[in-house]
This record gives sequence, structure tokens and C-alpha cells, in this order.
Amino acid sequence: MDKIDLEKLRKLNNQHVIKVVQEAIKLCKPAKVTVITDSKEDINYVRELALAIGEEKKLKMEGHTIHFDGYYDQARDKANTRYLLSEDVDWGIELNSIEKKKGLKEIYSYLDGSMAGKEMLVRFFSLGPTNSIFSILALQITDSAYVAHSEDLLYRPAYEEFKKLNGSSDFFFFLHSAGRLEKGVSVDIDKRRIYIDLEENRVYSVNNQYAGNSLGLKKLAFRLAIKKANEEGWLAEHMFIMGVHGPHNRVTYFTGAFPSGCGKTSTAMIPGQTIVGDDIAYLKKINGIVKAANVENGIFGIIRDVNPQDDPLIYRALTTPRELIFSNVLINDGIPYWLGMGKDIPEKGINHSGEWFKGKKDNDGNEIDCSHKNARYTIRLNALENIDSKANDPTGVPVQAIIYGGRDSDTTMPIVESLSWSHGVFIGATVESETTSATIGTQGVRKHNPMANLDFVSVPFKTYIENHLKFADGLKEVPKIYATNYFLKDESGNYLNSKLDKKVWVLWAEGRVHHEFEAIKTPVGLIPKYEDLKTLFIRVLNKDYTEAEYTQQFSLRVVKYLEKMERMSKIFENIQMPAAFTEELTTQTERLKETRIKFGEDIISPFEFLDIK
Ligand code: OXD
Ligand code: MN
Repeated sequence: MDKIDLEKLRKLNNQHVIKVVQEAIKLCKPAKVTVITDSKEDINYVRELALAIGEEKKLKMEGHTIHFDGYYDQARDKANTRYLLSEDVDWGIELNSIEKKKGLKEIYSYLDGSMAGKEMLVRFFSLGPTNSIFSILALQITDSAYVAHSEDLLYRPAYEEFKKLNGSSDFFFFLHSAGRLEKGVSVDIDKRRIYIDLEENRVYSVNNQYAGNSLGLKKLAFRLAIKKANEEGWLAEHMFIMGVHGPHNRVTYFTGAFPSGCGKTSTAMIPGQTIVGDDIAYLKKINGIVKAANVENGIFGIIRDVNPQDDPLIYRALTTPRELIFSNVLINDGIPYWLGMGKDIPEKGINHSGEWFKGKKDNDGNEIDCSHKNARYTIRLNALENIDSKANDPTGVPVQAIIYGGRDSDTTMPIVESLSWSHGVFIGATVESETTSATIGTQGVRKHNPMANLDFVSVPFKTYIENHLKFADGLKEVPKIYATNYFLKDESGNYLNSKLDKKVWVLWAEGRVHHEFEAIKTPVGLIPKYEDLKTLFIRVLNKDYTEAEYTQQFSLRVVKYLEKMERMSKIFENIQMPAAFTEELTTQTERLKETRIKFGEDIISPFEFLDIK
């Protein structure tokens, strides 16, 4: 480290920072160490470095670059992401862990010398707006300029904030090395490891580049934050935050949790609404009001199917000059192409598999798409025209509704309002979703994914749910909770809704918050009345919504629901859950059974439920 960089570290007056940097240098043995402050010159240095070492390449359009991850490093590696635990804990649900000493020994052996001949970058960020009750400071060390550059688009720089720590060790720390590179990509994929030390608020990640594995501040920091939130009585959630614009210029803030690739970003981007964040939210109670802040400052979004019809605002942001990183799309003549972009795709170019041509097969004989299904774009949130005016408010935005979504082809209705806060927590905790390309493994398999957070929950499940149940205590206004499902299908496998319909569901929920619509009480929650949806469909989408469509979409598939309750009972029978949760599971199952007996049908029309609220 040269004098200038050392001085930048010293200026922080923080021994803990010096210590972790020193340890990282000793372990990873970089050829050079560069400390990045919040200055324009330093940040620009990272951008230029990514180009100079070939981790990113310039595209035709000003500010646009392309980065490729290795062919086998295209999604979050759940199997090799583990918690380092020094003692056994009963987690309740699936949790991938390794004995701490053993895990540290292993990952240190992979990190040892991993930066030989490379440059180590030391960066400082804030999770959440700076200077706010939401902010958590984070130190990232990496040998990947792509990682450091991506974090610059996605998080708020906070070198200056670190000075305000006054020497305390109250920050998260992430050490990443892409490991040995060939043609610019990590080659030792069999030694890819991501180990999370909850006791020390540290994460080690090695032999990978895909942002979901490499960027400490994204899903890795999120796991540390969930633990902190549970200890301190607030919520760290896999949620977007959006402003829903109702009648009379009213803005009602919603948060929403959806598993990756199930409509989270597209909900936050519904035309006519405003976005605060698309992936991770911190929720805190301030003077009896739930306030939420976006942990991030940008979007690492799935690019597949972003086209002028379905996502006009994102499409515009991706096709105009600005600082933006594409990853794992097809490049032909300096222009990016991706699946579902609504444009003709060239028959050759460069993609994550190297030189690509239509019909190219991989080593397993599978045809390689022009772009990966999980190919991404990385932009700052302010690249979007619909950014909410309060997106950076250090006091957050007030939350009046929470949505839980899943990808479910045959059971749950397009939108249901919970009967109470605890019923809402139950709904969130019993979300099931069919798997997508955002994680490695088979797609389309139904999996239980509570609060869309199964991959990230870092405390015993009972504690996690207890924290949710308690969160409503002392609130002046308890947010309403909704479950949505955009993926319901008919018997022939056709989707029952168009992509645009979600706007109606969200505006109905917004109206409910302000007592503008009545609802029908069913055993699984409150559903919209046909007349209200009919009016909304005309007003919002200029579409005639027929009674037949309503009946098909909002019928209670009681047998399917009972099967779901059975699956849930199985999952929870061996987990000691809070009494309020067990009570919800029991009473919802009873209500469904009674309804089944009363009507004697497998599927019950919404018109059969007259109990209007
Ligand atoms: C993401 C994910 O990238 O959840 O947001 O995979
Ligand atoms: Mn996510």
C-alpha cells in the first residue's frame, strides 16, 4: 500500500478498519492495495480499472459496459453459501451451515494468496440512506473491479460516514476474491465458497464473480442485517418499496416480498407509480408508524423480458446513455441483446459462453440461449424516470400495506387481504413458489419460501416469525397485508392474467387502505368484489373484465388450498412455532374444511361468499 492509500485509511481513525485490512492483505497477498474514498477521482479510478483489466468492456452507447461471469457462475450458489456456526442451533427450517473452525480453515485456504499479482480494492458504503437511523456501514474488500464498480451503482458511498464511527467496530465486513482467472472469469468454480460469520458480522466469498455471490452488500449483508434486525426488533426484508398513486394525488407506500424472478421489480415498476427500491428494505417503527428505507441505491435487475411493452421505463433506461453494466447478455457489434427484448436477435456474437452462434451447445449438450435467463443489468435508481421523491429520505417512507407474492400455478388467488396482522404473517410465512433461474438448480419446482426470504433467514425460524408478530405491537396504524399471485393458470396451462393486471390488484389494495372498497370474506382472507374490479379494469387498463374471468380467478380452489395446508402442517409439525402462528394454521384449515363440507364442491365461486366487510 502506498503512502496516500495508507493515509486515507489512517484518516478514518479506526483501528478495527486497519486491522481487517491488514489481515486481508496478509491472507490474500495482493500486489497492490488501493483505498477508495467518496471522491470523484477515486470512484472513476474503479470504473477505469474494470475496463483496464478487462472485467468490463465498453459498448457502443456512452457509459454502457458489459461484464461476463463464467458459464457455471450465473446465479446464486445456495449449496456453497453457508453460515459459520461455533455451536449447534435449532433453526427449525433448512439452513446450510458448517462448523466455524472447519469452515474458516477451508475458506482461508482458498483465500490464501488469491490476490497474488492482483490489485485489492478497499471500499466503504452505507446500507440504507446515509446519516439516518436506517444506515449500517459496510466495508468491502475485493480484487474485482467489477464488484467494486457494481457496488458503486447499487449503494451509497460512505467513506466520510466511516469517520463518524469514532473508532467503533459497528460495521459489516466483506472479503471477496474472484480467485484464479482465465479469460477474465473465475475458473476454480469447484472451490466457490461463500461463508457467513454472523458472530463477527463478516462474510468471505471466493472463486466467483456473479454479483449474487460476490457483492458483499447485496444478499450477504442482507443475511447479517436480518440477524441484527431480529436482535433489535425491526425487520430486514426481501422487499421492494413503492409509492402507489391513488385518487386525489394520494400516495400510499407499499412494500412487497416476492421470490427472485416472480414479479417483484415489475410490481415496483407498475406504470403511473413511483419506486423507492426494488429488492431489500429495512422497516422500523418510528413514533408508532412503520417506516421503510431502501437499503440500496440502484437495481441489479433481471433483463430477460424487459421490452418496450412490458417495462417501458426500464427499457428506456437501458437503451439511453448513462452509467450502466450489462451482465451475461449477447453482444454483437457493441450492442447488447437479450431474451424477450422484443427485437430480432443476431445469430452470432459474444455471450457468457464466449463466441456464440445460434444452435451452439454446451458440454452437456444443452442449447445455449443468446443471453442467460438470469442475465442482468446494473443501474442507479435515479436512472429511472419514476423514482419516488422520497427515495433517499433519511427518515424513510410510511408503510401502509405489505404484499407477499409467489409463483403459484394452481392454488392461490390473484389478490387476497389478510384477516388481521397475524393472519398476514401466516400468509407470508406460508408462501410457496415455483423455482426460477435466479438460483442454480431445476426450475419450476414448488418450494416453500416464507416471506420470499428462505434463502436469507439467518435466525431460528421461530424467532424470525415471532419478530414479525411482535412488530405490530404499539403501532398507531397497522399496515394491511396482501398475498398476490400473478401466475395462476387454467387446466391447459395458460396464464389467467395478463402482466398488466397487477396494476388493478395493487390499486384495489390501495383503495382498501383508505376504506374505499368493500371486500368478500372467504376462509383464506378478504377478496375484491366483482363490481369494484370491473370499474378498476375499465379505469386503469381500459379493459372489460368479465364476470367469467372474475369467477375463474377468484374461485376458492378449496381442495388445492387444503393440500397446501397439509404441506404446511407437515413442514411446521416439527418446528416449535409461536402460538399465534399455529392458531392461524389450525383455524384456516378448519375454515377450509367446513367450507368444503358446506358446499360439497372442489372449487367454490366467489359469489357464494356473501359475508361483506
Ligand atoms: C436478486 C435475487 O438478485 O434475489 O435480487 O436473486
Ligand atoms: Mn432479490
